[in-house]
This record gives sequence, structure tokens and C-alpha cells, in this order.
Amino acid sequence: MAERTECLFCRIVDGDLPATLVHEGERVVAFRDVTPVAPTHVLVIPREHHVTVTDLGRDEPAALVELVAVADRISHAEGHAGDYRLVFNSGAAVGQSVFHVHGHVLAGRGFTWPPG
Ligand code: DGP
Repeated sequence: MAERTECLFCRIVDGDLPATLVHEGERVVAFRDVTPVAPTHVLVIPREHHVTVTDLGRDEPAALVELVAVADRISHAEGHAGDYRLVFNSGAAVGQSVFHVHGHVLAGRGFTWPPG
């Protein structure tokens, strides 16, 4: 596990790196992805450092519950009426590149299934 001081998303939580924040809650913050792939592309993350969604659910389940509620709230706030895709990449082999768990909230266009 990366040390907090080395973790990009911990640095955003701590205010040491700039980000366009859209939510700041007790356990969770949300900010716009720097490389958006949909009209709404927001990352929702726990304030505490956990690597995967599995780790988060095991070690801080209240933060996972808050994270999912925030994802839904963002969809409504951005005019998508609760329609959104919530993606957790868990592991480098499936595309995780930042090892601080983050839910991608994607909305505002059609999505294919299965995902690529
Ligand atoms: P993943 O591949 O699932 O680990 O997604 C990581 C996402 O994080 C990717 O969509 C790009 C985004 N990202 C990486 N660095 C930064 C950053 O410094 N700021 C913001 N806002 N997003 C970032």
C-alpha cells in the first residue's frame, strides 16, 4: 500500500494538489476527473487511504455506503436523474492506475455493454 504522503489522491484530500471538488463530506470527497470520458466524470473517494473497493468495504464500510450515496447525488445534481455508471477498477490488470480507491461516476451519454 502506498504511503499517504506518496498517494496522489491523499494529496488532493489534504489540499496539497488542486482539484475541482464537487463534494466534501465527512468520509468522502468527490472531484472531476482530469481526463473526462463522459459529460459527467467525477471521482468519489474516501478521505482515508484504501487501495481497492474490497479493502474499503472491509475496513471502513460506512465510507463505502457514503461513497455510493454521493455518486447518486452527483448524478441528480448534474441533471441525469439518477442514471449513471459507477465503476471501480480494482487492480492494474483491469486498468487501476491510482491505488487509492475511487468510484468513477459516469453519466450524460450512452454506454456500451460489455465494457471494453
Ligand atoms: P483508474 O484508471 O481507474 O485508476 O482511474 C484513475 C483516474 O484518475 C483517471 O481517470 C485519471 C484520473 N486522474 C489521475 N490523476 C489525476 C489528478 O491529478 N487529478 C484528477 N482530477 N484526476 C486524476
